[in-house]
Amino acid sequence: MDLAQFTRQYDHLSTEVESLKRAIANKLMYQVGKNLESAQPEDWLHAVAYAVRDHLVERWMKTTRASYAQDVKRVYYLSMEFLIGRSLGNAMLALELVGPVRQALRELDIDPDSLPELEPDAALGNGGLGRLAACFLDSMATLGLPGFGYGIRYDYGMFRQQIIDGQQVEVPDYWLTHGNPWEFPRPEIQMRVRFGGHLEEQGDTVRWVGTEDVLAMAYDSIIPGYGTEVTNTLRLWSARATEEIDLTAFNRGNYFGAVESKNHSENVSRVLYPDDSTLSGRELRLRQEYFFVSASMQDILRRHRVGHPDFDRLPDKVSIHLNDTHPVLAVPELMRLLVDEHGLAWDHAWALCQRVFSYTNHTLMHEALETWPLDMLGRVLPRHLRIIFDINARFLAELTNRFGHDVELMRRVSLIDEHGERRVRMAYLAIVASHSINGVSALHSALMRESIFADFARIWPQRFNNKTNGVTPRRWLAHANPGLAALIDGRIGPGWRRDLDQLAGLRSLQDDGDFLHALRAVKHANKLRLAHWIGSHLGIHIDPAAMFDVHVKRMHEYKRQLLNVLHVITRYQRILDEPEAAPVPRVVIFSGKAASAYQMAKLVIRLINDVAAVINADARVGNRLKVVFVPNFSVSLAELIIPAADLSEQISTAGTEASGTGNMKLALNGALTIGTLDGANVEIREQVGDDNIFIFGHSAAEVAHIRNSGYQPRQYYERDPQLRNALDAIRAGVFSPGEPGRYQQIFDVLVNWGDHYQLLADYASYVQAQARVDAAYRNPEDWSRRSLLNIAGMGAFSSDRTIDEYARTIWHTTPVHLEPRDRL
Ligand code: 26V
Repeated sequence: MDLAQFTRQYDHLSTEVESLKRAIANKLMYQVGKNLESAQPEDWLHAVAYAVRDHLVERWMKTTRASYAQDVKRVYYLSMEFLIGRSLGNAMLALELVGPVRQALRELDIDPDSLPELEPDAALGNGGLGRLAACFLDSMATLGLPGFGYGIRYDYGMFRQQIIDGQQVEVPDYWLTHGNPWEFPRPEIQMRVRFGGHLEEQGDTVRWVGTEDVLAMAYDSIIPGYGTEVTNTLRLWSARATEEIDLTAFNRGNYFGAVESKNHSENVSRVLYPDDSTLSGRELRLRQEYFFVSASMQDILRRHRVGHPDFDRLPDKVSIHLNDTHPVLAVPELMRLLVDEHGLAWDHAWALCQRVFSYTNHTLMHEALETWPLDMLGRVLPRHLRIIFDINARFLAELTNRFGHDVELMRRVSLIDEHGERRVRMAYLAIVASHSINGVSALHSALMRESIFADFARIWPQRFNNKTNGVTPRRWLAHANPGLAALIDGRIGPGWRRDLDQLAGLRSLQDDGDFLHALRAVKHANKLRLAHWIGSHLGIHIDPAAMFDVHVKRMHEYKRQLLNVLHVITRYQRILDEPEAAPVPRVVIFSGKAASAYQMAKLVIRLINDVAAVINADARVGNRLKVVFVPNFSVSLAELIIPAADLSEQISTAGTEASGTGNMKLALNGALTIGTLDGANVEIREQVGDDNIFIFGHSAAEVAHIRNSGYQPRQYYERDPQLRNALDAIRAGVFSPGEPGRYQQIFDVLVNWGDHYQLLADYASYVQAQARVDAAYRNPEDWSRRSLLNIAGMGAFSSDRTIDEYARTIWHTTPVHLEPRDRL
């Protein structure tokens, strides 16, 4: 049977499944260009993606039409990173097509489980910050807010992590090999972005000339809202050379030279910087930041001008949110566009700016705070450096007016750090230009005001506020954990997907034995699924009856994966010391990437793998303890691991993790948290109650006190035999018998070099908390009850709640209304 016959036989059928089958077959033939015989699995995936996408396009256009017609205020979310993951499952969910598509695929003899697995993740982000941006896009659409994401369409996303001989090896992530059915290239939308050159001054006017230009071409993806027809846009920019080839060079026969400059320009959007721990201060990164910001600002002003004669109402119609400081060049760029290109007076332009911009800080870590050397900024963006100087001069003058001539204060808050190599402090620029500055959890926002931004919080207290992070319940519960979603639906209905507070309704089931039993069954099935995956991909056999103890996030010293390893070693040593004992069997699962240049984080990965190899091969241990490092942590792996977790490790040094969002995803999926009073853990405890979370360790205030009063980690080492045994085993090479000195540095960092993140100070308390965890797990009924109370308490951590707060108190935006005639 050929495809035409095949398609025809469904012509008369009109059910949803039948029409999907027909659409998929059509897409396979006319869009992918394959027939049934020659189609590869990727071709089917694309055919399905196109068929599903079609359902979104109409809604998308209606939303765009309605937003123009209503002249709504738009929110532009500027972010260097959007960690979207896969799109198919999420789109099907939004369209309520999961069941019908699966059925259609089955009837087409395609395995509905294996197909979605073929979709590469859009891994255009490092970790928390980028994934938060993706959750926010989902929530903006779901709440009907006219929100646009703006970012970079990297050719290469976050590197793929391989583990070879226990060590991380980075492999480039070219995610576009098979094309991306979710994006719409917009070759008609190209913005010229200028770099370099110099300034020419004529009287009061400054001209920026002699630049080297790059074009930014738009690619749009659809962001579906859930349970609404509102559908938003993520617009990512890709660099294009202004000239295809250098004709002079070409004509001289220098063919390679002719395309060289094209390559150079297009490198701007080539690759995501995979380091979220330190600022390497590389010029290419600065160019990336300006590239996407300039294109976005031009696009925003162009759109505004469609319906408005001038910029006077810009702040009524436009909010621009800065996701960390990475897009903060949007500030001098908007000033440049308004003053240089559109002829506004400086003061007028600046007043508009301050009403338009808002800024979120995501880290207190000093080494991650962005500053750019003046000479680099002056070379790459001379006009912007001049504008930053002008902003600074006016700001310092205003300060003098208010507080008198306080030289020390001026030195502290100046946008220019004059120590050593002079640098621009990007966070300060964001603060000076924004009407709102927020942190991402209550604790983080308080610390932000008290520490890094203390002076500014005194100058402009009303600008500072908190917006505790959240996660989208669509991807992180409905999509990732369909078993749990169905169980919840059966008791409280499906409304929690758009109103996560409804989960509180589950609390009344805490003594319902049948429900708790069903909850355990769902968890068990998810653990089985993960155990199968680990067995077939990593060759490690784990027992789904064991407690799954999960520590998944970027590898970073402050997140203290190493503290977890110390506990694992202690458990191992206890098993060897007491061969007859029957501890609660555990599988300790780690996953996470280390920045390529972060040597210590990579060493910890290696240690985990070495420890895993020794413990897993030790017949004396049996099923009582297994350790697994899952390579290449990603959004899609998170969707597999998180629903299978019993225990969630959130053990950062108090005062270091701004919020955490994995903590929310894990609790939402019924894991109990063992954690410090850090980031959003504090608020999770408030929601689930002290009895349903295992808190340990020093508080942020205590951590600061210990640090300031001469912390002596060696004393902990010497006084605690359990701790000493674990550290000695690492140092002696128990886990690296072929190279006993391999982990000397880890020992030194902890014992001899100050243990900056205070692992040793928290170790005893951590091990005690783990004992409480074991005791609780021995009572399955009670554990499930606590698990239920975690799920029930997660309403507050929906990103819908977060976005609603941003919309009401920062952006002052309201939902777009789809009039009946705009409806489907
Ligand atoms: C930082 C840097 C610093 C230098 C240049 C490259 C680069 C790229 C990314 C980052 C991001 C670090 C900030 C970050 O991801 N923070 C995380 O944000 C989450 C969402 O708010 C929050 O839950 C995490 O606690 C926080 O670590």
